[in-house]
Amino acid sequence: MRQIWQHHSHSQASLIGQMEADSTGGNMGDKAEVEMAENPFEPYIESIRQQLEDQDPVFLIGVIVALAAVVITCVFLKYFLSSKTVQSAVLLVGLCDSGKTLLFSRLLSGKFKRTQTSITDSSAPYKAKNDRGSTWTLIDLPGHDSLRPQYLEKFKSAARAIVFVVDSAIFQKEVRDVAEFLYVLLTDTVISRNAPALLMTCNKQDITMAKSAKLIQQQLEKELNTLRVTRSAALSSQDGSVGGSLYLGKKGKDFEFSQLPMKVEFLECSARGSKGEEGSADIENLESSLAKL
Ligand SMILES: Nc1nc2c(ncn2[C@@H]2O[C@H](COP(=O)(O)OP(=O)(O)O)[C@@H](O)[C@H]2O)c(=O)[nH]1
Ligand SMILES: [Mg+2]
Repeated sequence: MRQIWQHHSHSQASLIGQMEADSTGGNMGDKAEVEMAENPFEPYIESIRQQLEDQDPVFLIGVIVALAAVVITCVFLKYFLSSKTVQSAVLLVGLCDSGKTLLFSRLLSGKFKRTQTSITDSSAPYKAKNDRGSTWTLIDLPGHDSLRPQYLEKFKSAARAIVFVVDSAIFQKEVRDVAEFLYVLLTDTVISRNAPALLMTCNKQDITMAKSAKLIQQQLEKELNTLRVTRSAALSSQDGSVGGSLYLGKKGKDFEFSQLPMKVEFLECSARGSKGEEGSADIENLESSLAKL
């Protein structure tokens, strides 16, 4: 074994010796053989170093430029890929029982599904009905009060659109709660900076008692207007500043949805559909708005 290794290292050494002899012009075979005994790689390193020194500086600059180009490309690719994933989510939000989960399955499969109160989020890729074939990640957020903030926190920066589902049939009873939820969304710094499209979806239009989108918009504007006064008063009496959240709308003017930084649309739909559970849903409005994102 030992003999084989010695033989091997000897032939390596003589090879290096030859290489050095080639590059320096002198015969250094003996010297290389002596160095071999200490560190078998030293001659290699030495010859590489020498080769680098002999090289044209232009070559070295070329190598550095090439490396820099690779690094810059990687950084750019990462940036583009991540910015693509950052705002591709469509969030379904709204109070409990407004129809988010049913809308979720209607949008994805067109089918009617019996729903249960969701306690976790579910998400699925949704292909918009447009020529570009855009695909968004549809996310159904749990509507329960106690779970809402944590899920909102998790997904708000990824939102491309927020589908705010309202139960139009019992809107009159819920107007205050709906407005409070909306207020939290609209005064959020991240949401107002990213300005995802806000699709106010007035669901359950199949029910005769349902309020129209127009009326829901007017009532919400009125309610948000009063909320804005009471909320900012409460905040400023606490510590003299309006915390981390923003002022809603324009100061000195009654609140209107048109004052918001994002595009707002009010649309009517019915996730159940007029023909009941077997029939299809009336959600064309929502689908065409999602196709325009
Ligand atoms: N009549 C009617 N009922 C609906 C409509 N959309 C949802 N629902 C019903 O409302 C209830 C709550 O729906 P769900 O999707 O679970 O609401 P979520 O709590 O917001 O997820 C279910 O019984 C649905 O069948 C609709 O457009 N019309
Ligand atoms: Mg649900």
